[in-house]
Amino acid sequence: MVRRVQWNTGGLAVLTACFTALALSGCGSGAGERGADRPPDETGAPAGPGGSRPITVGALTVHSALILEAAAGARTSVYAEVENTGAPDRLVAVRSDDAAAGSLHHMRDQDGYMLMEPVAALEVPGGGDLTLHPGASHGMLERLERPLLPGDSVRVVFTFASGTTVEVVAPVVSLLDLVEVP
Ligand SMILES: [Cu+2]
Repeated sequence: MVRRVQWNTGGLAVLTACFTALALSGCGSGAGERGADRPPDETGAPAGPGGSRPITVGALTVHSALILEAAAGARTSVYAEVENTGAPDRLVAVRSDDAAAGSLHHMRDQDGYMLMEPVAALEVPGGGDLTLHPGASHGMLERLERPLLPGDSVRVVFTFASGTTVEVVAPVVSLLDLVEVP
């Protein structure tokens, strides 16, 4: 059985916002071409849409990271859970060797439309968590070096203002895998 991702703030409103944002901004891009030039997966990451296993560095744990499938040269979204048992911190960068650049986005409601905007940092409350998920704040990988297809995995480094960096191996999932199945 394929285990579907369950976003605890899920539901139609979030998905509608996500798709609206995708349509408005091109954020996330289309699916890549499948087949011949697909590189072998050498990372040993767990396959499927369950997200990355927890990696803890100091007070910070990153888990359940997912990457949305995308074509080479396009950009795509990074979702994850960040838990912080220590002092307040900020996520300041998301990057990968598989992308030329990374950035952080949040969502802003403008006249009923959810728009994506780049932000310099996302707050991680002390003793709290930061959720990067569809329709809300998320990371972006820009100008992908290769097509990312469901079942692939991607090494992603999360960098925090405190200087902590956390590297996870995140599975690539299709848009449908992000949909909560009732
Ligand atoms: Cu975005």
